[in-house]
Parts: sequence; C-alpha cells; structure tokens
Amino acid sequence: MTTVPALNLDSRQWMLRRMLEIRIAEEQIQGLFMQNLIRGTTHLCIGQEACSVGIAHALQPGDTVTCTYRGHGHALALGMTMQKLIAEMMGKASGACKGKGGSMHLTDASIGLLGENAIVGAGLPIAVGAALSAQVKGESRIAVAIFGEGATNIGTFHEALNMAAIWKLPVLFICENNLYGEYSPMENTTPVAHIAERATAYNIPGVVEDGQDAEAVYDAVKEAADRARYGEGPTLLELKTYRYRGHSRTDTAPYRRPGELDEWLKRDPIDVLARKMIADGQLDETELEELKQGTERLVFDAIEWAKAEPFPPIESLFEDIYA
Ligand SMILES: Cc1ncc(C[n+]2csc(CCOP(=O)(O)OP(=O)(O)O)c2C)c(N)n1
Ligand SMILES: [Mg+2]
Repeated sequence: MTTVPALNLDSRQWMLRRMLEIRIAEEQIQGLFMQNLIRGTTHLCIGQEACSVGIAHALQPGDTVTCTYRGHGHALALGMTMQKLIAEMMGKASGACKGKGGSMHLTDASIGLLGENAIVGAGLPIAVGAALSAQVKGESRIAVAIFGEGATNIGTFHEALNMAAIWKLPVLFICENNLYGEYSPMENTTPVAHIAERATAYNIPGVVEDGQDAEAVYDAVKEAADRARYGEGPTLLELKTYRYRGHSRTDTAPYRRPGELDEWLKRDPIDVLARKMIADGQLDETELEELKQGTERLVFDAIEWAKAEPFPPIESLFEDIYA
C-alpha cells in the first residue's frame, strides 16, 4: 500500500454520492427482503462500497465487468439506475433483467455489466473470454472480474489466471477480500495470508490495496487497467475490505471475532472519503447531511415507483432464452 494521491473534486463528489447511494439502497433492500417484497436471497455489500466506486471510476466506456451475487454496489457504480436495480430485486418487468434475474443476476450490457454470477468463481472465465475477444479484435477495452477471496480456492480462478497470463490478456482480476467465505474465516480455508501472493504462480503482478479508501482503489485499478490496455497483460489486485452484514439473508454473523466489526467501522469507506473532503475544505457536515437526505429520497422514490410496477407476464418465461 502506498501514499494515495488525492483525486479532483468532481471525482471525489461522484464517489461519495455513489457510495451513499449504494449504502442506503442496500439498507432498504434488506428491509424489502424482510417484508417479503424481495424474494429469494440478498447478499449485501455494506462496508465494501469503496471497492465498487473505485473500480467503476477507473474504467472506460466499453470495458466489461463480471462480479458475484454481492454485486448490487458494482451495478450502481457502473451506472445502473436505482429504478432498474430495485425493480429487478422485486421481480418487476421494468427491472434490469425484466424481473427474471433478481438480486444475484443483475446484468446490463449497456453499462458493461456482463453479469453477476451465483456460482463462485464463474465470472472469471467469462472475463477471460471478454478479454480474449478484445485482443483478437484489436480493441482497447479491458475486462474486469470481481470476486471474493473464497473464489480463489476454486479451479476456475487458477485456470483463468493461467490462461490470461500466457496470452497476456487485457483482464484485471480483482479480489474483494472481506475475510469470510459464507460462515468460514479465511484462515480456515486458505493457506496464504494475502490473496495477491497467488499471482506469483502465474508470473503476473499481485497487488494488495486498502479496499476502504475509494481513492486508493481507484489508483490501483487505474494502474492495472493502463497496463492491461497497453498490452502488458493481467494483474491480480486484492482489496482488503469487510462486510458489515452477514453472508446473506438473515445471517447475523455470530461467527465474527469479538470486536472485529467495531475495528472495521472505524475505517468506514464513506467516512474515510468524507473526512478527507472535510479536511480539504471541500465539504462540511451540513452538506454531508443534505447529501444523505437527498440520496434517501432518491432511493425511497425508486422503491415506491417499483412497488407500483407490474410483474412480468407468465409468457415472458419463454422469452430471452436459448433452446
Ligand atoms: C461453485 C460454488 N460452490 C459453493 C457455493 C456456495 N457459496 C456461495 S457464496 C460462498 C462463499 C464465497 O465467498 P467469497 O468468494 O469470499 O465471496 P463473498 O461472499 O465473501 O463476497 C459459497 C461457498 C457456490 N455458490 N458456488
Ligand atoms: Mg469473502
């Protein structure tokens, strides 16, 4: 981890807004799930918002992203509208996937989101394929695969890194290391302390970065993205982060170490950026409060709108499928 250069005011404001949108949307999504207005399951990324905005801000139009079921924040950061996101969660026809994908399958090619994926590790080979197509077609776009540290114990992780390394594909492998895979702490499942060390096996750069600092994330992703775009191949980037909530649904995470959550709360990603902006005279407490209230309105409006939207007709089950 190195000293992080400050981004310009527009970038900071964008990242702060988007992090607040993600945080408030996720909190409301949990409430909608408890009311049974969202069916199935949800995996919240509260606490990991700096990863979403830092990554998205470093990408260019045309770049593609695959991520996991814990991807609501990535979808919003890449530009999915709050309406499309909430409607999809609630299974409504106006959702991002016409109500047929739900929380774990958000997809929107128009913003480069090739999809969340419920199968651990499955997004990595898809990103390798997207990167290979860019290389074959001579296009300057890059592909990004975002996954958890648990996914690095899956075969697809190793196959994807190997293939990307030998072909020098323009792909970034970004691991959001939130210390837990479902209910297991990383040290019970993984023999290395830093996921980035696994890059050595594939002779590609392995970088560890602070996942709670949006500017640090941006900086690390930008550097790796530049390398990929200039034909220098893939990078494995590990973002050290933490999920405040349980793995999914109603998991209250009783398996955490005592005091661990409180330690991470001291470096909350929204506070980290807001404090820097306040220190630099770019924001004051009143403006921050107004920003929070404005964001709450945006989320509440989207929820009220989505509640009134229709479910897809039953015949639509047979649309948008391959046979
Ligand atoms: C191939 C496969 N194996 C197991 C599961 C069950 N499963 C769902 S999430 C998860 C943990 C993944 O942890 P991590 O990669 O760290 O991501 P996080 O949930 O922490 O973001 C597991 C084992 C699955 N969905 N897919
Ligand atoms: Mg994890």
